[in-house]
Amino acid sequence: MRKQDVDYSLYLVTDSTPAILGTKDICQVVEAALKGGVTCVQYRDKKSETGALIGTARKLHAITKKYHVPLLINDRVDVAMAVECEGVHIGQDDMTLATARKSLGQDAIIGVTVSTLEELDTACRGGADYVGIGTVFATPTKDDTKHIIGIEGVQQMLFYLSSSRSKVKSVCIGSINAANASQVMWQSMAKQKTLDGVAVVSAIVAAEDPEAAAKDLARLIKTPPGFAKHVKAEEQYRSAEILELVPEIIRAVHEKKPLSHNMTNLVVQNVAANVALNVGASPIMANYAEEAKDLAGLGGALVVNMGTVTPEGLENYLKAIKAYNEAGQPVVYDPVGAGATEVRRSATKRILGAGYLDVIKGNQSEIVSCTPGGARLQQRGVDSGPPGTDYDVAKLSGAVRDLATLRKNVVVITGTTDYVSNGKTVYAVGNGHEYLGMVTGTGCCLGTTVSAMVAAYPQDKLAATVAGLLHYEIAAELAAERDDVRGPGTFVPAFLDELYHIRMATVQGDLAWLKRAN
Ligand code: 3NM
Ligand code: MG
Repeated sequence: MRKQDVDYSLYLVTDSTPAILGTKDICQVVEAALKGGVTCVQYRDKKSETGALIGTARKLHAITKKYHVPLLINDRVDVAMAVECEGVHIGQDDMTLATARKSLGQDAIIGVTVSTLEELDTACRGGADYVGIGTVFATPTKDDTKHIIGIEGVQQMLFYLSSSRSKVKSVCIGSINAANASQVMWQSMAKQKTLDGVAVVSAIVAAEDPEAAAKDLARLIKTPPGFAKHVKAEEQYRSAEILELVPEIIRAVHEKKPLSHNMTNLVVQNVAANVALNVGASPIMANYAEEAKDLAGLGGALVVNMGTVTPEGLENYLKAIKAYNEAGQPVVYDPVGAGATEVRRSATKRILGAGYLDVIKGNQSEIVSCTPGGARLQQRGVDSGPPGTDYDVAKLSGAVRDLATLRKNVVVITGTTDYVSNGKTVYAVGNGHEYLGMVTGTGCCLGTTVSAMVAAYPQDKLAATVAGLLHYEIAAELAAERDDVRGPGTFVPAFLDELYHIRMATVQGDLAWLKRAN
């Protein structure tokens, strides 16, 4: 077997502790896992004496050879040499890569654990064959994990491997299992660069039936997750093409009357429900996540608005996002005040790590807080940007595009001009009225509007989001210009009227309102 040809897609790391292995026999577990489809095996045993290690490694090697799968030994170059297996895996606290290479030679496979970009860089330059990126999610299996890096951390590593045109292979590790394998593989992709596989311990070793568990995982890592089915990150648009789709999208909402499931803050419940009704959706304000599975089955979209986040609320958001992801239904995330407090920063991080968010919508500082580098920015209230920042147009459109590229979704920055991107095209919308900023909840209700659009028109979420923005902001202009509107107070009911009128006009083929799009 040439080491360039090794398949890392389902990488099994063994564990001999009773808590994970139970009373099973390690060799039987490995053989069952190989039958199920494991493509690479690492023998990891931190406790046994050298003699026992060599004895077990020999037996394992006889088994892996039957399946033409490489056997690597964790840490112990001496054991690998004694049994003449295919290589080793070394951690950051183990023997150096250079020393291992010197002992084992060029043909041996040497993998290195990395959890930071510096470690990755060192491993690549040092001639590692593959890297084990971790720890993705907190795991009880390894008691000395240093960094929990999440899917975004994995993605940053893949960005690095992609930009440096590295040939080093990669797997990720840390609580990967059947529930998240497909999501991790798919969502960590950066610039077309994907992980070569996932590494698991307990998902196979602790399973009652390791063969079935391996079989399941082998299938899942090759299957895109349900929520990926409508993602078209590669789409490139001209403005005119999106505008042509707007009436069709508004009509789709009118005809399908999609559910808009809002997990939103205390301030906007009522007005958000009214906005949903008037753009043609069917609102439900349901903050209890146990309902999410049933609601996700009704074909609508979820809005997670963290305007009044609480510990219990956060757990509900995470569960609901999972339910919608599993059902393949869209999620709109509104990171209200994301940079304002430590609680919100950490809630944002957990929500971003919880699953796929089809649309992220926020003001400048909220969106910046969702970017990997933006977490430390201090934001003042929920309605203001961080002090001393002067975002220019290039920066804003760059920020939406970068975040959308990273997350393979649609990102909206609202402001005097709104910027919307799917990672390729950045679309600017200049509509709206200052009254929208003078009453509470209007930003949040835009999230509700967008949820209706993406639920009714999931095949093109960029166009659906733009349609939502135009419907919403042109309604605000029309309302503000009415003779009976004298300020923010009279504006709100007029705004609901105009949302309704735009929908009905569009359904009847009257598109005069859309001429205001700019
Ligand atoms: N290395 P499970 S995490 C062996 O982050 C190991 O480097 C890790 O076990 C790292 O799949 C880990 O049961 C244990 O969560 C992974
Ligand atoms: Mg180690």
